[in-house]
Amino acid sequence: MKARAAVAVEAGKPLEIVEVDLEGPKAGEVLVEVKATGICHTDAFTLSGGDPEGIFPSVLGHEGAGVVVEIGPGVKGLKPGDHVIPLYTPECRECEYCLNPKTNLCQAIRSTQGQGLMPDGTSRFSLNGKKLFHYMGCSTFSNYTVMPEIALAKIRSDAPFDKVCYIGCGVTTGIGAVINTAKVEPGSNVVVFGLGGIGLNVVQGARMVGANMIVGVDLNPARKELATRFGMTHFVNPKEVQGDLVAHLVELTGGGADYSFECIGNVNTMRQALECAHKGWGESIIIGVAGAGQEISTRPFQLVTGRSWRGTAFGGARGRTDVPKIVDWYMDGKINIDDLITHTMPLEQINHGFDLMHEGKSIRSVVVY
Ligand code: NAD
Ligand code: DAO
Ligand code: ZN
Ligand code: ZN
Repeated sequence: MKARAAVAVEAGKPLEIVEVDLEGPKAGEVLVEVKATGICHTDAFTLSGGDPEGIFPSVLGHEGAGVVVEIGPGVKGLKPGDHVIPLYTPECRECEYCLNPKTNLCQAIRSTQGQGLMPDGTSRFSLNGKKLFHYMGCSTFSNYTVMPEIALAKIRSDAPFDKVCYIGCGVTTGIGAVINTAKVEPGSNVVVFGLGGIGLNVVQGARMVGANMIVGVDLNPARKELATRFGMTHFVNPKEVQGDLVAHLVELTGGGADYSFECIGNVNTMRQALECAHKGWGESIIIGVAGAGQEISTRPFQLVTGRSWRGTAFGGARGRTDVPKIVDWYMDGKINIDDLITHTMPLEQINHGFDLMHEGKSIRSVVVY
């Protein structure tokens, strides 16, 4: 069949909106009509060429929502008409990782997904007879995509696609980092580095669990008003701090953060986040994805004296189990997604969505098909 897609032809070039060919679902696969997709910083990172796993030409996008159109042989848990959210972290419920409660990193299709291919080692997308690669197993910058069944969360049918698509990455990553990874306790003092599409969801998660101080750190002063609405209690602009930022944050929090979160992808702010954590027990969670080849550093004494450095992917969430619950939270008014979706646009304007992100003018742009 034909699909309309934004193709990443090569690193550093704008996406090209073209008609592509899409093969139907094979065994264990599902054809999904994508109704909406968010544009995440990680798509921009891959398009920039900074992602070591980036493969071109490809169909990017990993934050979608849509409807099942057709199922391949052996698919048992989904049927045409079901509403779904694609999962870049699948949940097979059978692999060694899925059976270990300490991780959400299902490895069932990891190697082929990393190569931009379906589990059988081939691609469903092509353009003029030439293979196009899948991206993060999702490729939601296409109005139709093919996904493995284990990488689709079935959701309720009354949830609006143009809002709940954000649960496919940003919402779950931010809130999940607080709830699943850090397990922030009520009354904790929290510091959040970066108040963008991820950091604002960390702020929202910290408020949900009853954190005491929620300190937001961002160079963009425009982020203060929105973050305050989401639960931030104190805003720190590093450009306005006299002296050392870490010392300032330690003093502000009365000894350091119980939990800090890095939501930027900058190895310098990762170090600051670790070092502003409380001596003896502070935990720092890395969410941001740093550029290829970059390394983090600190003095080991920071860890010897009780701080922990950790990381999280997709907020530690098990997608098929947790994503439908987060959709319910949204539908029940427990979390706010609407105010974070600052722009919606047709696929033809997707490059403008990337521009808005780079200019710091959007939190989330959503493409509606
Ligand atoms: P974003 O661009 O929306 O937000 C980043 C924020 O950081 C912006 O508000 C910006 O002003 C601020 N900032 C930049 N440099 C700063 C500095 N030096 N000090 C203080 N603030 C600074 O990005 P996003 O969509 O929120 O994504 C954040 C990071 O999370 C990215 O690296 C992305 O790739 C990553 N990510 C990780 C996961 C995961 O599962 N671990 C999932 C999604 C995204
Ligand atoms: O299992 O080895 C693995 C890799 C899992 C990839 C998880 C990616 C999470 C961070 C990337 C940002 C997502 C938008
Ligand atoms: Zn993302
Ligand atoms: Zn698994």
